Amino acid sequence: MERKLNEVLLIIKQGDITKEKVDAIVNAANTALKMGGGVAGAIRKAGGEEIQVECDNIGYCPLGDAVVTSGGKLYARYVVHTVGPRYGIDIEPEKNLYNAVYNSLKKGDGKGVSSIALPAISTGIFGYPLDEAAEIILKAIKDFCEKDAKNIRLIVLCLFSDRDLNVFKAKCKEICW
Ligand code: AR6
Repeated sequence: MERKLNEVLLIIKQGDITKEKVDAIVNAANTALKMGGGVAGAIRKAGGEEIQVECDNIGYCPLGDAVVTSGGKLYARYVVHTVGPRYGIDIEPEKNLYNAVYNSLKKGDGKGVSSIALPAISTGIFGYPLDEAAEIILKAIKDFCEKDAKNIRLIVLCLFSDRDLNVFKAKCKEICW
């Protein structure tokens, strides 16, 4: 599924984000920047231990914010590590999920990338209900494209399962794009 948002093409697809041929990929991180399971584990495995070493040197990322490392052995030049909320634990989950997505795009854009892929932040180990998260994630992408996209011309929303893909597609249609 594709949508044009200002000058940015949004592609919503199913896939493994570590295999995306884009300039940057977004990691679903935690505040300690310790790459555990889920997307983070897949990125660590495919990109190599050097990404975790760079994360350790940075040391910390606040909730809703993002930091950038190299892409290690990945095709992507950069990994943008963004911290989404733990559902039912962290305060202001909606605001923090929105900020995590928005800030990851902004930090990637700040590195001059023209293409970036992101997963469904917070919807795995952090437990955010997919339908609710989809609405917030899409809204943050839309707002970023309208207000702040300077270098980014392609955003790939990369969902791990067909079920997740269908939820995002339906939500995208529901919010009238
Ligand atoms: N490509 C695309 N999406 C994926 C992939 C992949 N290779 N692997 C999983 N997903 P999660 P969170 C989907 O748990 O909820 C880690 O331990 C997955 O199906 O990766 O933000 C970190 O270190 C789900 O839809 O991220 C943090 O501590 C989505 O990616 C914590 O988990 C996000 O799932 C972050 O939890």
